[in-house]
Amino acid sequence: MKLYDCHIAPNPRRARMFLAEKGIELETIEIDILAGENLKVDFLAINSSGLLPVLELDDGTRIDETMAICHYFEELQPDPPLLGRDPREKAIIISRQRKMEFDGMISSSEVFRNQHENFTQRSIPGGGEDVIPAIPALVTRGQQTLDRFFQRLELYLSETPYTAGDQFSMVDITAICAIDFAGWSDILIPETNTHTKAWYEKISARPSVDA
Ligand SMILES: N[C@@H](CCC(=O)N[C@@H](CS)C(=O)NCC(=O)O)C(=O)O
Repeated sequence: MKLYDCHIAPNPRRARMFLAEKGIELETIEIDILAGENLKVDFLAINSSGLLPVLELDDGTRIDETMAICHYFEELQPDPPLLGRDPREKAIIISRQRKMEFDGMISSSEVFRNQHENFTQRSIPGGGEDVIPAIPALVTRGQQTLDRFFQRLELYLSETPYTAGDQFSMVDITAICAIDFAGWSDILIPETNTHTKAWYEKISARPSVDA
């Protein structure tokens, strides 16, 4: 098995953190997104969406989408459980995971890509070599959605020690990757969000954050 990876990119980081928490080591193949290696014909033959990460099984099957990869490994190796231990936890994790992904990861991407000089012609991740111009107004909209993301996170963490209850889960992984991605655009955890700041310190101490 091997993982097509990009060490600087937030979604591959989510997959690597998940694997590190499970203690699973995989061969990785680095694809340079900044140089546009993911948009070239060789990588498009591996994943036609041009996105990372991609898991390649020994039989040649390729699985894209971070959550699909995580579900695959959760089934193979349930311990430690990162996607819920019972029906109630599993449902909460799916619900919160989606919010952290849409309001956190995707908004951070929207803010970053629509103002960064490297992405003026690549404002949507992946695809091929088509030109997709940046839309500056999307920076403001992404910032507004990130405000909502930080409010929601603070609410979750005012109720439970982790983002989806009393146990570390995939939701914590997605949330910290989204926060660090927002930081690329100098958007930080609001000073008044004390629960989130304490949680951030706690999660940052886990070895998997550097995976
Ligand atoms: N929903 C996808 C998102 C994947 C994604 O957007 N990956 C980014 C890296 S974080 C990418 O491949 N970007 C390619 C590009 O910028 O052209 C997942 O979770 O795997």
